[in-house]
Amino acid sequence: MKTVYSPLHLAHAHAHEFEGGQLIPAKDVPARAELVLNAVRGRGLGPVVEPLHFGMEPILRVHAAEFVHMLEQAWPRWVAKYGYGVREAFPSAWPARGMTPKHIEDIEAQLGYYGFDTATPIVAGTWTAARQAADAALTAAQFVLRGERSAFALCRPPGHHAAAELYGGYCFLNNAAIAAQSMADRGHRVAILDVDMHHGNGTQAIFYGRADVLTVSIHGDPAAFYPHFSGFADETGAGAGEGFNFNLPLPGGTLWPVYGEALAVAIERVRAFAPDMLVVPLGVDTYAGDPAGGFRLEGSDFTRLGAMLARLDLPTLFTMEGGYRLDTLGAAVGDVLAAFEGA
Ligand code: 6XA
Ligand code: ZN
Repeated sequence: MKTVYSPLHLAHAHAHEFEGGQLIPAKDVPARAELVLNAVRGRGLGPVVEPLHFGMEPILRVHAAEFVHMLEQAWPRWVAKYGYGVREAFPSAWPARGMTPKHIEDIEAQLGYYGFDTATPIVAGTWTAARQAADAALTAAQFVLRGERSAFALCRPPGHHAAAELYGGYCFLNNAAIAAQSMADRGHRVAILDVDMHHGNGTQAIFYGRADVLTVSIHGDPAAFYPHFSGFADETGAGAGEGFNFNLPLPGGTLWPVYGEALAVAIERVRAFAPDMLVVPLGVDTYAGDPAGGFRLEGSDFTRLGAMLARLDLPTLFTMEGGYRLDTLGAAVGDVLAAFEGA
């Protein structure tokens, strides 16, 4: 399995996120991708290659042009407003119920309009990093499109919370959705099976009205977990997409027996869709003790996960999503991918 990785992710480095009423140390730290890279290399999973450049077109198949333009310009505009000493751009006001956003030219208005949380600061290198993460996903998709059984896009920043014109949850561009769309654009029938601990609200939203891309997600019940407002079981798709979104919310503290059952159900739904390609947004923040998680998977559970995914017997693209326990992150990702390869 080839891994697509670019050191340009290092440009997206910020000290903080805002949670619990205070600035706290950032959880999406650059070391995450380096730990995963080391694990991939250590296991001899396969070659590590740099992303190719696909330009804006495949990104604009998924994201609104004004949104992409905003991301590209946000940092210089923030600096122009707040001065050169400032380090991180956060929104501070959001268009809530009853408001009608009209003028969204001011950078403060733009961050509130396009951003949905206080966990996702924009810094000087954010756009550079977000673009290479999308290119990594597209490069890995190209390997699969050209006949390889699997590929791993080591994306950072991650993507599954980003919608057509929304960023948040450490995500700016939806790497998995951009890759899935590139497969669909080449005539493939694509299923997305998101195994991150958090609901991939962006991926769901992007494909919600469509029957040609199936979206399935196993995650912490949004009644208790981030992103709080998306990921409930009654969200099943709309219009032509009715029946083509499937959420499996699970309670906090979930252990393998329950997780494995949900995974089997999710896999059955994917099988019933009869796709010819699979995209797996892979988060290992399901690990016990993950600082952003709430499940209690561990050790060999990730081997089981990889082996079960392999049994679908589909050309498969993995995109890196969450996972913040730095002592277990590399091994957990390595276990999933090695088990997938070995099975
Ligand atoms: C913000 C939590 C963001 C979770 C990001 C994540 N308080 N998503 O891992 O999959
Ligand atoms: Zn997550």
